[in-house]
Amino acid sequence: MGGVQPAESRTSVVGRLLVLLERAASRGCRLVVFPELTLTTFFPRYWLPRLDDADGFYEREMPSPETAPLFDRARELGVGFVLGYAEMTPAGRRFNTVIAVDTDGSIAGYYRKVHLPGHVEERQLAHQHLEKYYFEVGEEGFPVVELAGLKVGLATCNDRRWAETYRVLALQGADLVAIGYNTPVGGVPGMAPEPHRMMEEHLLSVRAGAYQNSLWVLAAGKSGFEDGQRLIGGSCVVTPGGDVVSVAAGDGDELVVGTYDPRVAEPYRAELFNFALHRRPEHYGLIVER
Ligand code: CDT
Repeated sequence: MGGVQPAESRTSVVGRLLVLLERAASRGCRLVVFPELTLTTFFPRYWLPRLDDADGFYEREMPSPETAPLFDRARELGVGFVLGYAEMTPAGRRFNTVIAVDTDGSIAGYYRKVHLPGHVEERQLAHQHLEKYYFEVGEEGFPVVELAGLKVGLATCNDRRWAETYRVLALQGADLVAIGYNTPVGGVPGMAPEPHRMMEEHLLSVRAGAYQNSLWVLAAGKSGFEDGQRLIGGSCVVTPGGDVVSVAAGDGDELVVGTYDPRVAEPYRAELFNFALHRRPEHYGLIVER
């Protein structure tokens, strides 16, 4: 997706998503992945001293009156989808959330982001990354849901850089992992400033995660400019061999299509990455110690 400007309404964004959904259906797609925090600009770049001033960026219900047309049309077309948004629970808790909707319109599951990057306090930077301020860490872990007859693992953005994300999903039998993201270019604490390095690190992460776990990865990011901040784009489809078979060409709204084929994973799962045969969890204890 191209950028979403701060003044853009939910209705306008959903209109753009509907165009992409129609295009996907006309290409025979059964599953569409939209980015992280799809419905608004990537607001964690802003410091708002009163958290309540950010309330307008959060969704209190899903579907909502503004997002219902997307749910309705997806059901009519028989297309499942994964959509990231900022969630405000009835108790006032804030999460960076993903909803998974199956081809019949039923809600297959949710995911609340685990790896929240950035910082909690204001910093004197042109662009900040305040996810730790705007969201709580998800408590339910990484789910695998059934979408379009496939086992789909849910994760979002920064999760894609962590080996544990993919392994936990693969151990639950995921066939593919859907990952929406917003990766800002330049001046973000802890990130390489050069766009080519950021793209390299993004692709390295999703390719390694796919290969080491015999999974397909569908990575869908925002691209172009949002309120003066550039996002890297680079949405792609990655095979269990780690090959990028389809990648976004531009900076705007764009459909990136791949054909899921279960045979690609089979040789890896049968031999090299046959977990039952070769994993040695007795030596991995350190990974889950603090
Ligand atoms: N949204 C998100 O998680 N973005 C991070 C970049 C910021 S790290 C300070 C990412 O890993 O792409």
